[in-house]
Amino acid sequence: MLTRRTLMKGALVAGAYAGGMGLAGQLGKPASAKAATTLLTRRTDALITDKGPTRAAMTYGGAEVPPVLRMRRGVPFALRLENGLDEPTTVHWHGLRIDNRMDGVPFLTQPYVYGGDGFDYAFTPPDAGTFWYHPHCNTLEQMGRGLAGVIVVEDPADPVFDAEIVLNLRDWRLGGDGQFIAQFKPRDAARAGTFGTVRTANWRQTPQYDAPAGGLVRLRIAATDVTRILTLNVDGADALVIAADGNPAADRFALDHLMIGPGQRLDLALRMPETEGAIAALMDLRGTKPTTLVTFRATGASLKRNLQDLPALAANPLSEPDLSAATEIPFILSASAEERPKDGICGSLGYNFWAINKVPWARDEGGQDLYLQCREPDAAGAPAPPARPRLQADQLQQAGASPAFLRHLSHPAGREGAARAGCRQSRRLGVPLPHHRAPEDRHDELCAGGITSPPSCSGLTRASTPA
Ligand SMILES: [Cu+2]
Repeated sequence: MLTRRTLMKGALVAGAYAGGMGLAGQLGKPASAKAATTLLTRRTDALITDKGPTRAAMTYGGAEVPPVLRMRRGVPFALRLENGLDEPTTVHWHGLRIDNRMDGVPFLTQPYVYGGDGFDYAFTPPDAGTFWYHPHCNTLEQMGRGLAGVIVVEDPADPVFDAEIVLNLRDWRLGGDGQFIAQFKPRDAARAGTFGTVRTANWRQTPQYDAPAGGLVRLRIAATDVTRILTLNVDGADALVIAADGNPAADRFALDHLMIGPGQRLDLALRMPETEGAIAALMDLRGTKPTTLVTFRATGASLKRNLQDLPALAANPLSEPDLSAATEIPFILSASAEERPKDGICGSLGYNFWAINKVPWARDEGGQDLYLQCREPDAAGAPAPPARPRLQADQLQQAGASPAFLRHLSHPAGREGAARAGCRQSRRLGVPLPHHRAPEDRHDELCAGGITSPPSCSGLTRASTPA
């Protein structure tokens, strides 16, 4: 809930970061006038289990569950994000092929949207299909607490169904009391991931939806969980796969143990059972025990529809890549021996478990080097990490960063936001992470709560920030 206190704090923050708002406007100037739709991020209580409300979930919009955002292929869409959280966020439009400035990746395509601040997104979706939206900021926490919604891009030529049901499939990390527990365990993260404890569709455990008996239902499924892989089947009805990840299937096929992973979407044409009251079920058959995710109940007299009569979906205007002169680049994924905590901006777990071509993911530190460098060996005598080349303003400019973006990066508010997220991450992990992005005098204040400075960073030198 957006309390009065949050609102007031928001107003103060908005005032303090007025310069930041100006930058946001310059960086992400919408194509059209002010957006008619507003999407508010906020904390909320959510009725996920029978243990009473789960506190401090995060959602978009005024209802409990993030709204399904509807757009039309080829029609301009505009939306103003208002951040009612007490931490930075952004919106990434997963799967939409849109202007890079609108892609929602902080420090890469846009500045943070601070609490109390806003950002105008405007773009024209070129493809029809099922997509989803989520933050790209402190993502494990923000998505883990609920920030993930489904996008439907309609095509006026879409075949007519008797019903459409949108399913946002995700898990929650909740304890026996229905309240949040730690979002991940390093031991699990190094293996198949940290699984949720409560499974939901549209934030409900095994919800049931009514649809006309003998009718054709378009199921738009989005796997928005951060970890779980699903093996989908439908019991008690026939289902055809008509699109995957927002693109129509060239040849539709019957759903049969189809595996989808986090972020993937599946559009199914479901033919409801003939008899009123009959139940069909969407199942996950992965693992040792089948799970019923959603049930569908047939209502009324049969509409006698036939799956074979369903016209094809119109193809999206994707260009075919020409691979005749392609360069081959080996891409070997393996475990990493290096499990030292690493700082990460905006959502890293703080560990390197995996390597690409035998090299642990590097440069995960985001803009850290812009501000501070760790130069001295720690007290125990361990060698200091090799000095990384610090990106200079001119290098960033050469890489295409706008002057407004550079000014933003050098803004104290930017460092504070990053430091705050880093401190929360440290607390969650129970390990100290280097998080010295804030001005030194603010650092202790931000990290009050038991986080000590990282032992390997006894000496910090403030790097000069771009003017
Ligand atoms: Cu995504």
